[in-house]
Amino acid sequence: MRLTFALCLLLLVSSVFAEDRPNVVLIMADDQNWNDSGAYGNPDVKTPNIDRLASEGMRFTHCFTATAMCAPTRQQLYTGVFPIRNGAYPNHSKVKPGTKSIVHHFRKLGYRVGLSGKKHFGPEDSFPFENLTTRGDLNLPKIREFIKRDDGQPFVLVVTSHSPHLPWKEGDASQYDAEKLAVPPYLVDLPETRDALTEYYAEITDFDREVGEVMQAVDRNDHRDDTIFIYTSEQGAQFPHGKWTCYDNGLRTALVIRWPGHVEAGAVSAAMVQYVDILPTLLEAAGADPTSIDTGRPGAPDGGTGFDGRSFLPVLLGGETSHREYVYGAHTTRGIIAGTWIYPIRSVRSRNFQLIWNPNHAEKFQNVLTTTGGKSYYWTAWKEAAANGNRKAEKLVRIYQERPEYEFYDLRSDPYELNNLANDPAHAEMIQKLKQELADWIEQQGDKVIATEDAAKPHRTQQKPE
Ligand SMILES: [Ca+2]
Repeated sequence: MRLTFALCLLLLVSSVFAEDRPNVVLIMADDQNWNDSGAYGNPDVKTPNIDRLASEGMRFTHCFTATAMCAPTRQQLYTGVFPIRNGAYPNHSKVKPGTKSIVHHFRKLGYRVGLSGKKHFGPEDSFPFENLTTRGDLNLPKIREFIKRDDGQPFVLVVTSHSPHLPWKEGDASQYDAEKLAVPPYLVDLPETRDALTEYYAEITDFDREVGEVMQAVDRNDHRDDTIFIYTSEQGAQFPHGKWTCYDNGLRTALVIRWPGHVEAGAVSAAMVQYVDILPTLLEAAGADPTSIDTGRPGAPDGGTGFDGRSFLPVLLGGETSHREYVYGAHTTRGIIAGTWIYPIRSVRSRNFQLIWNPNHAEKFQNVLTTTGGKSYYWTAWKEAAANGNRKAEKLVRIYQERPEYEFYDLRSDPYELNNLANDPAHAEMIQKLKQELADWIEQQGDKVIATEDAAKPHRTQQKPE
């Protein structure tokens, strides 16, 4: 009798405890512009599943990664620590030994933690996910099995697609009529650009199908209500002013979070949040105190070993409407394909303004996008148009490759950052304020800027090309 009572009590306690520990499913695109979905206002691209998720959860309009490249973006998301402090700041890089991740922190809370899809992290000790990947691809049967597995344990599942990363070959580009597309202002309206957009949008629509498949696996296995379901777009696409830059279009990312009964359906938040804030938020949602967690790295904002990020759970639950006053960016060009040898970029953004610092601005900025005959074939067409008197093409090609030391943009009037106001005396005070904010962040991160860029090589997992 006493044993039965004890057992009942145990079951009751564990069920209450399980209720307190939601599952987490995070699905991430690869190089999708933050606003290239229906939910984020793109008038052409078809994303019915992302749109439905946004109608069921909270859509963040001001979420940012600190780096517009795959490996640093993912590792800051998984560690809650900015790239230079965690060590994974060049592309194809790994964190410093001993750095802990989402896997360690959630396992400590009793979770199983799996990943299916693109990895781009290292060393394995820092990211010991249960591997649901086959040859680097999403494995939907394994994803379904992981979600279905009934072992009384809550779970974290990270699903990382390869779409819409170049080459743009997934999906059906013929569903988009190139001539009818709206070409955004940061692109040159040429037939080659329109063709590229049809292929890019087809990959986004195919990624959206993957979002739908994973949502369905969660919902059909009765996990809709006990799961925090997240979609994020990673970073800017492989267009100028996107990936490999610190422009808004490079660093800004879509973030939609559904958590029935906790997060208001169809809510929109303009709070400024960064990727490093997401892990502390999820840990707090799971009942942990994120301010007491050891990331394995020294140099936190308070001088300890904690996160760079802070939980925005109060925003998610609807009690708060703001989070950060500033968001930061750091780009390392060294080591990327066809990249300039040394070209660090640092940035800071408030709600209305962005300051970008190019310490080695005398060099020409280049990467695979600017190579002639490369995968970004539209770039060759832009250069030809520039040489033939197309003034917009001339400007966009020039400002992408030839940059001043400082750039300053008023995002209210210039959301695509095409009009540099760094020398406008009307903004001198704000520029000075942002320079100071950026200098403080650089110091906290232990960032030596040019020397840090020069020391990129040992941080890389892939030593070619260089
Ligand atoms: Ca990427």
